[in-house]
Amino acid sequence: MLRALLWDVDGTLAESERDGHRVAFNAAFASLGLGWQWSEAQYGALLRITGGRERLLADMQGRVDAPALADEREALARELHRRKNEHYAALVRDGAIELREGVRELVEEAAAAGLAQAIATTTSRGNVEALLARHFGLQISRRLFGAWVCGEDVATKKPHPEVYQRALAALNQPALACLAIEDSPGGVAAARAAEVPVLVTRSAYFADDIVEGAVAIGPGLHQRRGWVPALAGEAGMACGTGGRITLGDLREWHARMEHVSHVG
Ligand code: XBP
Ligand code: MG
Repeated sequence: MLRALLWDVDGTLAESERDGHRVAFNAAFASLGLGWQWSEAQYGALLRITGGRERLLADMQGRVDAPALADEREALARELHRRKNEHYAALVRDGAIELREGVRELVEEAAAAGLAQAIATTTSRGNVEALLARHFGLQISRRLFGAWVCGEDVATKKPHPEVYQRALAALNQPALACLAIEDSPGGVAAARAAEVPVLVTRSAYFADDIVEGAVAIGPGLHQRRGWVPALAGEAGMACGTGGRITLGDLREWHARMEHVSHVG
């Protein structure tokens, strides 16, 4: 029986990487007078490293103009990350990042049906607050999502299961009563390592990655076509939900709990 949804943030609630975090990183580089820029393609490759500060440190390893000493690199990464998150929050406040289609409807439907919901993300708490405040309002967000586990709350980020283990503990739910909603192979690995069934909504940067062991994989919560396993009544117009993925669909996949893998 499905009792809780555990939501990833970047790539899942919103396509926040290419036009949000990446742009904000580049603004942070410029604000410190560094001639560094991350293109869309470069950033896609860097996303395999979870955590913005960790991503910066990994990138510095290949730069001749990065500080030579480890503690200087660490200090620079911290300052860049702080500035990046300020820029990111400003972008979100200015309306640059929309929720992905179908997210709001499913969050509200799950809340109305009495399911518990949590945020389970690698990103920093301030970024989550900015996004949820913009789209739901902060007070309503605190009611909708009973637990928020963010980058600062874990010792080890995804694909380590800690973020999911903490979310389960905070909601006081067993793993098998929950469904994680994720977009990246690292996020799926984190959920699975915590034994949480996971559904994948493909995002721009992980559109073609091999995903192993989800209960369902599809193009997004806004449409019923293109999902594996396929849904009965793909068009979905008859149920009056505009063809989106509903809580009923999630319950069905969760109850079936047959693990699928999918390439691109
Ligand atoms: C995505 C991440 C984060 C963001 C940037 O997390 O890996 O690092 O790219 O945010 P998720 P920070 O998909 O789990 O939401 O700079 O705050 O890390
Ligand atoms: Mg994600």
